[in-house]
Amino acid sequence: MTRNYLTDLTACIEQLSKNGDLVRVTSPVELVHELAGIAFKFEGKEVLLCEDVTGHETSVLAGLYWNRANLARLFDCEEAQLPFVVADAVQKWQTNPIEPIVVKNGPANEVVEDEVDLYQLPIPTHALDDGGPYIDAAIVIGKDPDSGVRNASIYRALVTGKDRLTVQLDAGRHIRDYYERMEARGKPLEVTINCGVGPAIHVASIVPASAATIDQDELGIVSSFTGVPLQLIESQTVGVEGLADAQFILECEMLPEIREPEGPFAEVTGYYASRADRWVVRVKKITRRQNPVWQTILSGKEVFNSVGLVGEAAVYRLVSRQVRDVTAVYFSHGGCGFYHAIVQIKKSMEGTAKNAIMATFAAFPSLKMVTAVDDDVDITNAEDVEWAMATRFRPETGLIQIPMARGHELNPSTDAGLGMKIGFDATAPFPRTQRFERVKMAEVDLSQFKFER
Ligand SMILES: Cc1cc2nc3c(=O)[nH]c(=O)nc-3n(C[C@H](O)[C@H](O)[C@H](O)COP(=O)(O)O)c2cc1C
Ligand SMILES: [Mn+2]
Repeated sequence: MTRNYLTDLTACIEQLSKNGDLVRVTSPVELVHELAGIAFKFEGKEVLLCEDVTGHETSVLAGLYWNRANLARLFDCEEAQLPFVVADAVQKWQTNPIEPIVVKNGPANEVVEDEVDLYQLPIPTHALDDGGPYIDAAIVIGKDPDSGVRNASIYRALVTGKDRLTVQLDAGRHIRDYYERMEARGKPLEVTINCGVGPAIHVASIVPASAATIDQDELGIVSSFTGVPLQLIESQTVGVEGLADAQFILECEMLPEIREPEGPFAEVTGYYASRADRWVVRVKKITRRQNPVWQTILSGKEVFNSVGLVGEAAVYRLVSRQVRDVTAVYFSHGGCGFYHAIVQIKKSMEGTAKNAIMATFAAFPSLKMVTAVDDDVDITNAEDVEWAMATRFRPETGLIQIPMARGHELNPSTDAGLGMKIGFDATAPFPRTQRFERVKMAEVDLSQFKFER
């Protein structure tokens, strides 16, 4: 079942084109604001490949994740099945892992740049008030300083010099944990920043810490999708491997004791993350493919979908084990794919919706809201969820409030992450009475009827 377009972005672009899901932008496009402006008009539609970026030879891809139908065609499943496909992959990895293998060479080191100069890379500046060009879709790989276990995740990185970046590491991130242990020894943490990857690698890297704990190398999840070991390549200047299939690899070290300004950045919240002193990365070496593509992710639907899909998959897997009535989970776009989980339940007894709400909060600490609905509600449809709220939710018994709990520091309705979490039980009482039976119409086949307009 090797589908290399799940790991290799070049192959993925070919596959998107075959599927009819790619639009090539052939006019010249400016990297500063214009590229993101064009991408914004295509948000939720086809994936965009900007082939003529002013001042650069390399094309820039945007929008790989903003449409779940496109993604479902890549993963060869129905759109509604995507979170279950991801959940199954995580499960398979936990029970039957295939470890990555390390080789000497791969596409990602076909070319070794003589000089490190990040300004030679086509890194876009997205929103009007962003602090500069951001690497926003790259996979950061590091190793636990004590156990040696590898970690992969995504962090935004502002370009501040030819060989310098500042990054944002949220509290609780595994790389931050590694970094803090190295910093305490007065030493840098070595990492590789791997730019331009296929969707299986992206998905594996953002499986939350509740499902991919600090003692596990989440890169193994990639092999649940492909059936073959993921290939890594040795770096030349650091002791951490890079992804053989990446478009570019930056070999780097995160410097101890130093903090430099980072931000503003158009974040998943729909607001700008503030400018403040954050972690500094020095780039020691850049390797790349012969004909690379740069990948960028537009904040908005693209991030809602990618973090949302992986978040809901992980939550579904964890919560459905504890509360068997749970049938599906959706991280809504109105909730930024991060702050509001809709949990669907087929009630077998009274009270399980509340248990599901509590388990969901525990499974994904960034959540601020959880809404539980019955299985006759389409959890991906905000109107349908509102209908359940309007007709089934009882504030006097259905509301769960958890004050002063830890959430996500980027959410402006919290005090740096501290705030109230709120759960809504919008399920009908069990057993279901006639009063809560949803109206049903006959299933008809319209092709059997004639219509005139
Ligand atoms: C496009 C994108 C950008 C992200 N940017 C950041 C970021 O700047 N800082 C951060 O801490 N997490 C960011 N994340 C979330 C982490 O990558 C994600 O939670 C990951 O699972 C953390 O890995 P860990 O559990 O190994 O620490 C981003 C996720 C995506 C999809
Ligand atoms: Mn991790």
